[in-house]
Amino acid sequence: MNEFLQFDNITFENKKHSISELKSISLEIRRDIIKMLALAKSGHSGGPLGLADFMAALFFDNYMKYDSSNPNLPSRDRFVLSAGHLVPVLYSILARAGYFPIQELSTLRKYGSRLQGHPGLDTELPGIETSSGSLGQGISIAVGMAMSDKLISKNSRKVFSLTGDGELQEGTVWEAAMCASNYKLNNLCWIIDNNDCQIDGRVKDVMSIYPIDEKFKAFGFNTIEIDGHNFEEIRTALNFFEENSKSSSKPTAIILKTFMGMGVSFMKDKYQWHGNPPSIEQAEQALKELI
Ligand SMILES: Cc1ncc(C[n+]2csc(CCOP(=O)(O)OP(=O)(O)O)c2C)c(N)n1
Repeated sequence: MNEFLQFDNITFENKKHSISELKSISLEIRRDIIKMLALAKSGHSGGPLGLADFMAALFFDNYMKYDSSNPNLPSRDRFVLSAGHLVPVLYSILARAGYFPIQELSTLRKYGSRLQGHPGLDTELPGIETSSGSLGQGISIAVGMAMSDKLISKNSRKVFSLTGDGELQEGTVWEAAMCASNYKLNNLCWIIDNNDCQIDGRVKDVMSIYPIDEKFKAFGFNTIEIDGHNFEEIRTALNFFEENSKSSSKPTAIILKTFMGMGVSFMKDKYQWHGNPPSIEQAEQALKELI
């Protein structure tokens, strides 16, 4: 294996970090994504790179309750990646949180690997809460989890779930939204990755889903729109949800304005990187930028 595609063994704690520490963490995650995709020779590069900042804060800045040494801890908060194709960012996060060995990242999409191209319960990878990849399915499951916690178990767990913006074109997404507000699921934090890119074009050109915030407001959500690469704003949004989960009966929607391919100049804001891996040469170039 090329030396520059090897993974170091650093793990991160889930505690309050400084902004510069969070920036280092998200850089590490972006490097993982590039290495994993180059080694796999297939998969989605752009979306995962755009989410590295938000995901770093969600998992490593003390916003979610989890224990990687006890993945099924009953009182844990849950994260459901509804846009299952973005899973390289989640695999990196879970490995760096200590759920499984970091070196396993090199097996992405390989035959027999626990790290398949979409999250699957069948591979029994610790930290994966549900199978997803059929767009609209994960968020519907997440709403079900939040309903169960709120209405049946009556516990204080929170459910975080992330959808893409192209994913909002799925009808089932809006059934899930209706359900979340009907059942007053203030324990649900719905994150929308608004990079305005989807598989074959700009979201606004393929099938506009705008205005996203007004749609979610109309469906009965507390909403906040932020720069998904600004850690101060990410903290404001996660605190907004935390506060709402105590003082409001509505679910929360966080709309992240992001760039597909963020961090790598030749990938940034290009929908052509939705579902392509970098070549070895492109990976080497990308890794030179991610320092
Ligand atoms: C029900 C369903 N239809 C189609 C697909 C194929 N597909 C995978 S990702 C994608 C585009 C999603 O766009 P977006 O949510 O904006 O993700 P991004 O391009 O930002 O990664 C499509 C059409 C799918 N996974 N599930």
